[in-house]
Amino acid sequence: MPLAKGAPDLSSLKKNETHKVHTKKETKPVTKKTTKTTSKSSKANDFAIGGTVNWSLLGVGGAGKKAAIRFSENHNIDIPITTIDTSGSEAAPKGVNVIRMENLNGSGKYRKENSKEITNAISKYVGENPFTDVTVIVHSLSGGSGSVIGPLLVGEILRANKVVIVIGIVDTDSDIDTVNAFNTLESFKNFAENRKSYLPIMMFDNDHGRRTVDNGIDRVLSHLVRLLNIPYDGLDMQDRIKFLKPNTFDGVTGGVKLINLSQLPDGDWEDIGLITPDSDYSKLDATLIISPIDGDNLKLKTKCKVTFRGYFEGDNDDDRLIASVGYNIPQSLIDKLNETLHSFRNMDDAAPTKIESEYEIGKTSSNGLVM
Ligand SMILES: Nc1nc2c(ncn2[C@@H]2O[C@H](COP(=O)(O)OP(=O)(O)OP(=O)(O)O)[C@@H](O)[C@H]2O)c(=O)[nH]1
Ligand SMILES: [Mg+2]
Repeated sequence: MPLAKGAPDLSSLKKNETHKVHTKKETKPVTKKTTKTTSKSSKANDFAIGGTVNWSLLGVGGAGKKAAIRFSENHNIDIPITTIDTSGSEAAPKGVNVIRMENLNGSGKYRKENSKEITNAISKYVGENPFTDVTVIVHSLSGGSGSVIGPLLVGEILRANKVVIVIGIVDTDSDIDTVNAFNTLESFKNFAENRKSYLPIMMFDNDHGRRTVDNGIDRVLSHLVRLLNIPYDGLDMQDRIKFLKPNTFDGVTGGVKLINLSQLPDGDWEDIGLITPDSDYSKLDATLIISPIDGDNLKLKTKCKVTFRGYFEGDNDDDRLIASVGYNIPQSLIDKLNETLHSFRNMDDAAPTKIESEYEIGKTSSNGLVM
């Protein structure tokens, strides 16, 4: 199989494989693994069983809320799951904390519509709910609510010096979808750069089809369970945290960086609707590899500041994970957003001032969001 566009060269992993690899379609969801430590692993006395990470899932806005509820229905994982939105009347599914902002009824894709009310509600939420060590936030970058709630939460989490991972969904159906995606990304950049923080982000493109994207989000959430929840030999809590904020190492800078998670050496990204890194990446900030003790002896050919490894014995390939961070927001995404705006706008109407966008499409407002 050819390397997926932008995939690090992991060919040595493939060569050294001694065990069967599930095909993408066979990938099983992670269920009920949180407390299980295999007896096989505990026999390996040269590695301590790794500490796991206290994390939570926040689904915000309509798309994020649905993704979080789907995850809670599909997986029996004991982590706090909360949804926050400006609309909806869904009954709370078991195990999900549903927050509906009072007196609001959606933002109709207009990010300024409820910005003040959302800012106040988020301050209140943050005051009452301490963040877990890692928070995973999922939402659309193109709507009017999740794209405001998400970045504001990111700002607060980074301010608390905790780790946040964003799973974003990009739409380019219309001018406003595209502008919202640009400005939401700019908002993330503002918050991450102002705090000199590291912000790992995964983005899905709804042009691959919503069902594909929804399944893809479920898949990467399963990978995150491996990254955060499951004990492995050789991997402790700080390894997992430092993988997610490698800017504590000299030479690694903060900012918004793509995170890639996969079970297959070739990556299993493109067919799940994930926006992949540009192929001209030159180095990674960090990798984290969880693999069988006697199977994989992977050496990354890509330059990388730090690699963490976890091991398990046997051939339970569902446990394998190849994770990496450090790619810039792909130029191919920026080009696509620009091309979409070209198709909706007359170029003469626009002021080409931004590096990322050919259009002046947003300004930083008092709450730190680019609107
Ligand atoms: N893949 C996927 N995309 C969705 C889903 N629901 C909504 N979207 C997309 O996300 C975009 C934004 O919609 P919402 O998430 O509802 O927006 P919001 O954050 O609630 O903001 P407002 O509705 O404007 O208040 C839409 O244009 C949809 O294309 C979903 O379940 N799956
Ligand atoms: Mg909505």
